[in-house]
Amino acid sequence: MTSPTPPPAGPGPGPGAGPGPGPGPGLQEMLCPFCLEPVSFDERQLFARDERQQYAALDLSRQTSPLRRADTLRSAYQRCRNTDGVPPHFIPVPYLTHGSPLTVAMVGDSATGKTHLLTQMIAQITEGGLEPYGITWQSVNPQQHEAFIQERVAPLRSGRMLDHTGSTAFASFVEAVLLTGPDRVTRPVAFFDLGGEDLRRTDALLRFMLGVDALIFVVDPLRALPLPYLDPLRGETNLSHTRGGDPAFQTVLDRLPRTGPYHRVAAAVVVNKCDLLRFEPPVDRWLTEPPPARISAALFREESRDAYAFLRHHAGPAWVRPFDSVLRCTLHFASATGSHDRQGSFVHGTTPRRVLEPLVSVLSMCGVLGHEGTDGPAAVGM
Ligand SMILES: Nc1nc2c(ncn2[C@@H]2O[C@H](COP(=O)(O)OP(=O)(O)OP(=O)(O)O)[C@@H](O)[C@H]2O)c(=O)[nH]1
Ligand SMILES: [Mg+2]
Ligand SMILES: [Zn+2]
Repeated sequence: MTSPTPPPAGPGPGPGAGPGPGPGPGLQEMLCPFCLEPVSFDERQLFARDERQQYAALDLSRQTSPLRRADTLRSAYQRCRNTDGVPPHFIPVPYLTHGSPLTVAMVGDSATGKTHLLTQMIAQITEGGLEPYGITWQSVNPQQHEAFIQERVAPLRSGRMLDHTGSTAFASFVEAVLLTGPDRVTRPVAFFDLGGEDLRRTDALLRFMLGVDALIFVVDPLRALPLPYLDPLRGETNLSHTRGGDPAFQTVLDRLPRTGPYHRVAAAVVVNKCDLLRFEPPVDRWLTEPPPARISAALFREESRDAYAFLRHHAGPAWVRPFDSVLRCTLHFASATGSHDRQGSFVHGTTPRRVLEPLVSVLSMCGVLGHEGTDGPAAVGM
């Protein structure tokens, strides 16, 4: 999320540390991740969630111990002051007190696999998948994180298919983590995962997209690729092939602010469900490629070139539109689950393949992985 004013030196407690004694003076103003109005930490607007998940006002005036105060703030929320045409909404306090936040949104029509892909990405972060690149993580809100693990990661890992994402009246992020990079700067990273039908809406629901920092466009081979061996599965899932591209890609691209010929957002296009294409070159090669030991812009370029050529050849120009209209964009092959579900379950569990690479790419573009140039993170997507 771009800050409307230059951020002062990190107000957070510092890299990899706990929440510290709590926010101090000089806190930066940022944009509310939901309504995009300016917001900064305000001790008079604090709330906590009770056992019934209801928000109750929180008064810290009698908490004199800095450690207790920090622990309370760790799981507290702040109510956004903006009520103009939006329902009351609450921002986790650590999101407001740990430096310049970043928001990432999944984009794609219904059933392209956004929710499975995002769930596997977050699961891999929490399993230390970003540590080889010098990134450590902490939850933004411990209860919200635990709920995410219990409600999404655990069922998926035990082989249960996740539900379709229902329609909402107000977009809010599904999970957020604090990432501390190799330069020891901590940033909150929040993930939005709307349902495909909502992503095609043109009303106020998608207004948060104006402030989004990174987009992950999810291509479903069942919709994009006319390969005949996918026809039986198309029949089973009621999906059909189209050369016209994903309508959600276009709605979102149309909605983004643009100052020149290209959008300035960081973007990755993921050819998802690649388990369905695993015998198809060059998908076979990339799907079995182990995660790189270090960030290499050249390797991302190589995969992007292959994925662009593959999509352009089989699917046509409409499916590569995000790459053509976003300045920094990489393309990827991935499989969120490793196999197709049978009546809502993955009988052998799930085997995610290359799900973290698109995220590593957009985090590199947003400066989270350091500023090394030439073949390093600063050159990814250039
Ligand atoms: N073969 C295969 N199927 C997948 C993969 N990822 C998701 N799916 C299937 O795709 C279907 C839709 O997945 P979701 O993650 O719910 O899709 P979504 O884009 O979030 O859909 P909405 O929430 O409706 O917008 C489910 O049946 C999943 O089992 C994958 O990597 N491979
Ligand atoms: Mg979904
Ligand atoms: Zn707000």
